[in-house]
Amino acid sequence: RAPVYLHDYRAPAWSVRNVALEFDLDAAQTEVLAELELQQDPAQADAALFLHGEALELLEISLDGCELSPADYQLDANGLTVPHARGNVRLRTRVRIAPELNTALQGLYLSGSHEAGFLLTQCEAEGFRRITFFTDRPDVLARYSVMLRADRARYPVLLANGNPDGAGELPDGRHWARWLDPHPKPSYLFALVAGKLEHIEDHYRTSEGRDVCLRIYAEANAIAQCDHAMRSLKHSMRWDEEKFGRAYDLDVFNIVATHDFTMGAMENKGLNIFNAKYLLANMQTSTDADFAHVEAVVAHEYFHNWTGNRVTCRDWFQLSLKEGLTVYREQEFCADMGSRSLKRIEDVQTLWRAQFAEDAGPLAHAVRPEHYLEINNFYTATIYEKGAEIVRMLAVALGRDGFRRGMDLYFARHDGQAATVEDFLAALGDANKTDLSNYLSWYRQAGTPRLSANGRYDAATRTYHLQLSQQVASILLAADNSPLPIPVALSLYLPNGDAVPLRLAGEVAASGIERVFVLDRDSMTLVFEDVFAPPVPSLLRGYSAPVLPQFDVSADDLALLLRADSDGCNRWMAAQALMTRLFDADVNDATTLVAMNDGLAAAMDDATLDPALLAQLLSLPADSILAERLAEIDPDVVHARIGALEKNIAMVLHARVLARYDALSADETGAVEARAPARRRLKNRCLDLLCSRNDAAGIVRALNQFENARCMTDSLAALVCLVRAGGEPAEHALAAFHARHADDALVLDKWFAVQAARPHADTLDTVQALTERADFRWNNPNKVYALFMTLARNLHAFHRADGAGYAYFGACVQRLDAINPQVAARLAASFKEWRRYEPHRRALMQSELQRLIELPTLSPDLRDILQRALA
Ligand code: BAL
Ligand code: ZN
Repeated sequence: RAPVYLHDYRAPAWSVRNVALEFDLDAAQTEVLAELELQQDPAQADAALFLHGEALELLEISLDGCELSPADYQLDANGLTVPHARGNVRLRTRVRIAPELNTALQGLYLSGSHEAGFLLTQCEAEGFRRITFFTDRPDVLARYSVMLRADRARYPVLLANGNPDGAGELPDGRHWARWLDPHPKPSYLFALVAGKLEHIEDHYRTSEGRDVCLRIYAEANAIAQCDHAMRSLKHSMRWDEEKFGRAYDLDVFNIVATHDFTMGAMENKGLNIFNAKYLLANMQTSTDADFAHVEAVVAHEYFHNWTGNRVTCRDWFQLSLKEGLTVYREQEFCADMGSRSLKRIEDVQTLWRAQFAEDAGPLAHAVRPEHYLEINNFYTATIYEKGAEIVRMLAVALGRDGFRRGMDLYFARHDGQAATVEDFLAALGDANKTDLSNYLSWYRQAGTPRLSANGRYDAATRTYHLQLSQQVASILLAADNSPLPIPVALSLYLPNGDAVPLRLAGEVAASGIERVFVLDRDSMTLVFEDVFAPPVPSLLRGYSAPVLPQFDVSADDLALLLRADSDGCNRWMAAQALMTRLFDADVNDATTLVAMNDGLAAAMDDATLDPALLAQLLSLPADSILAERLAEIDPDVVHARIGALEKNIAMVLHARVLARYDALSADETGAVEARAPARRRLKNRCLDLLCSRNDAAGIVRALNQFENARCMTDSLAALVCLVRAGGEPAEHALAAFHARHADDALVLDKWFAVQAARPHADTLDTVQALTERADFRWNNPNKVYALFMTLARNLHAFHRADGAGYAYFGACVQRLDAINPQVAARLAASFKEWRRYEPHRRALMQSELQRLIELPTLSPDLRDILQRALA
């Protein structure tokens, strides 16, 4: 495959205004009749008509009613060319496809067994071309009319995008349903579903007075687990009206759950399709975290209706225009539904763990890349999470009202269009009479910039001089390396914990105790007056910019912020900074140790503190974040230092942790109500600490919690502790857990993952044995991720010094590539940090990557990842 470059973008030579599709559906063979009303761009009058198409068997083709002979067109592996078509034409094709052979899960495929499964589609990014010949690019927006025909007994439910437009019977036990979507859309938003599904139904009246029928479809055994998703959907619809003035625009909104899905979910117009993992929830089978994920993903897909569907992307380079913006909207929704600072902490954790690592290695890419080989490999933490951070910076810089004004203008200008990042920045800027084009650098630069801060207090003048400077990431030296606009939200704290009213030199009055300053050059110095004691700066409050902080603050300063900062996110960042310093010092830095231990003890003694925030304060940074601190990563060193740090916390806080665990445990009701998950979170962090030294006191409690758990959160947390400790209790608990949940595919995924996470070299053998089981399926992405994504994060097993982890993992990637290239490519990305490891492991990883890239057959997806990883 040849790379695709942003600078090569050309408007489509041929567009489709209307498309009528007819499907004769069957798992073995489906026929698709497509009638396209095509229009040629007069400025490209010489351009031949080219339609994308892959793995399609062409049965019939005609142009303006005249059948074409093979001499009239050319077919190749990428599509169909009709050289003599000109102007406005009507093209009709009939093709045959084989859904049940489609293990890549792109295009039309079968979920479940041949006998009992159902048919569904996944078209983003380029799956529609596996359904019919089409101009399969996001800037071709067409109106769709879709006729579905199928056997009634086997496929009683027939769904597509838009509104229903009739249904009826056919001879031979078949039936039909027609759907009309009045909103022009790109082909990646096309969807259909056909099969035996149950549904729950509710209604929503929009702010514009439209009565919308809401349905969630799932297989019969899962239908009782859809209520939380329905509630989340209604909350999302209300929130988008209230916060962004965006109402829903069809008479029906359907969601379908499947167990066979490569992504999390998909925002097809009016017919969202979800990985069951992000739709089904029930206290007995789902953790509190699962409930939160369902709420977030339902909201995310719903919010795409405006950011993605009504305003879509001109080309795939603009992917973050819809994804980053929609993640930001999802984050804000979740913050409004629950605790703002906790949500922010979780989002920052994800960013640091997933995106910073990506941005520091060979797969680093800009939020708007300049080129790609395989677009499927760009559904990344950079596009999603860093993209959301850029939108957040814009929202911080413009303020709430300014951002809303900008979004209103963006929707007003670009509704029904395929837009670009430049369009987005222009709308936000124009609505606020400001120029935001310098934010384009955030979209163009790969790598994580660093932000330094140095303070100097002048007692004589009672002034505090704060110098802020940025260093762009070295990874991008070849591209745009202009200074970035970095909004820095800050406060100053006095030693007694009071915040200073902020007045800059030259200002007549102080304005608040928190302000935002945008650093838009290499360096700037802020001079604050009326500061009556040396202050501690609280910087990047709410983590106002996605930078690596390099602040010149002492351990005591961090302890003050941990104790007194009114921003929960910054309290947490202070605790993380103390822990990171201790990791760096191999837990041998007495001052920092005292500061951390005292700070955490004080937090535990603070009865007013949100238990979920306390749980976060007590948690170490992710292994992968700490590993990055080493000049060369040695998993044994990482593990030893993390173990020492964890044991120190467990030992110093033991009495407090034990008392808090017992109190929370006695109060546990297994309820879903708002405050219960926060208490469970703290309780289970306490259990984790109690078990970290394999003390009997901890293991007994874990066993007891496992036996008497009233909800999956408690059951799973106890199981994790027991499996980590190993031995007979672990075996017993694993067997009991499996017996309890043998019929629930999503719970079995947890059972697989817990075992793949066990911190032991032998886990590799366990994973191998687990793949032999009848309840493991290589062609089910959830099962594969449960075992192999977890294994890839296991320092002990994946990174075994003998290289067995790498060799086994590589062999599995190879096997998976023949089944589902996207899954294989995502797993292969686990090797991306190979150059950061100590020489022995580095060589082992490199040779496995080299072995893979020399294989005679590789998917474009996997080849792209391997080439970039090795480059
Ligand atoms: N568009 C792919 C799935 C999602 O991000 O919503
Ligand atoms: Zn999305």
